[in-house]
Amino acid sequence: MEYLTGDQEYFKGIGKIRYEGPESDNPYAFKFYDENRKVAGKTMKEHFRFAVAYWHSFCNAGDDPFGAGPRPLPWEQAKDPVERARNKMDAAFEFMSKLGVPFFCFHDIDLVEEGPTIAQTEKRLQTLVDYAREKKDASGIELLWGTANLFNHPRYMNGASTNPDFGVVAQAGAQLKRALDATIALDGHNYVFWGGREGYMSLLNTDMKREVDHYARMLEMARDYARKQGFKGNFFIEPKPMEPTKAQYDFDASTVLEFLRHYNLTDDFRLNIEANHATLALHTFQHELQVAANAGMLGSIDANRGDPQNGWDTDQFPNNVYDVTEAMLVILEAGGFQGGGINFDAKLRRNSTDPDDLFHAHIGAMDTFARALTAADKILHQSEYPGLKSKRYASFDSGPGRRFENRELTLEDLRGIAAEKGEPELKSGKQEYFENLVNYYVR
Ligand code: XUL
Ligand code: CO
Repeated sequence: MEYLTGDQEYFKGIGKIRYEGPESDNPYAFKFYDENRKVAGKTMKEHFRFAVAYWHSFCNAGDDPFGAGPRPLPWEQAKDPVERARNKMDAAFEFMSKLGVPFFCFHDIDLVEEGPTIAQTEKRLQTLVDYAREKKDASGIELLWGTANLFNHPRYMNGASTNPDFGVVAQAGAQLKRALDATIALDGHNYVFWGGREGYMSLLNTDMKREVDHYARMLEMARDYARKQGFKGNFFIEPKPMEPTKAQYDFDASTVLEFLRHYNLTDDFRLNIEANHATLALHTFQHELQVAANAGMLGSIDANRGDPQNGWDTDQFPNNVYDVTEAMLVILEAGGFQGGGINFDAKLRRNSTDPDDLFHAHIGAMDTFARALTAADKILHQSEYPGLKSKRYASFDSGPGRRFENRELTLEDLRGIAAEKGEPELKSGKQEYFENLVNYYVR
């Protein structure tokens, strides 16, 4: 099968996207992403596990606070919500199979909008899950992760699991159960929690301790329910410091690690690191990945980029090979993702309104990662980089430095060694040299 369409073809005139190599000038071809090419022992397809984000790609007309979205979504024309949702799914699987990505990700309400009662909503979602199952089996495209959208509905204006009203917490639980059921029914590899409105706008009206306890309890309940249903995948928490709340409880990777350790959730939960969330927390993407990797908790990534001029969560498609190479260095050294992959949590600009724009965005982003992977692999395996880095720490490899690492020295010992050895020679950090080294391989 070349690709999958429903009754109607939505991306007419665009066929299967193939690898044509760096010399190609075909905008509908990969120049660097060759899914079968092996790098550092794995194919590119296995390294990346690329996923398309259902919400940005198929549910988003480009609305912003200043006006309605201008992008036509031809699959949104039918009156009946279930028919509309089926058409959207046809469009999604047509796009994903033409692009050749192995995975997708969704929120429950991306698949189909809620009905008037919980029972009706469950029935609707079940219908779409059955339809997705058919499409998944026909295309081979799998679910990287599912999640619940616990931030859109007005009932969640004061939070979902952290809402001060138990009635809302119960609604959140029902929705969470629904999203878990859908994920499990579609053999989802993982399940994601992103905090959304789990945070506060003002501490004056907020009992932070109680809210964070409630949040942890909801995660335990979700874990216990999913495991009871036989779910074997990982749960991921996706840190973000703010937006939509002023302060979110999952501020950054370090905050989430402390939370998971405090509530004994480290066996089941890993981190899903998003580039633009890192920069919103005034970190780099590389920093957040390194924090997760150091803890052995790097689960997955949401790939995108922010805009340095405003710092907001603009969710743009990644196109900076240098930045992505820095990220790939950490990912390769960590041995890849624990269960996850690379989800393009990225959206077209509001004024990108042609059907082919979605292709250009994804093709460019996938090629960016492919270039970054080959560069990072060379930096780690063919360049002087690993040696230069470890050389900076060579004084800990033997003698008193080694004994320090082995916890054999006391503070008094340090005083004695310092007095005996005298002032150490200055040793350059060589930052520019390191930066040039990366640039040399990014080509
Ligand atoms: C929001 C965000 C979400 C999560 C899933 O900033 O990143 O799309 O990835 O809820
Ligand atoms: Co995200």
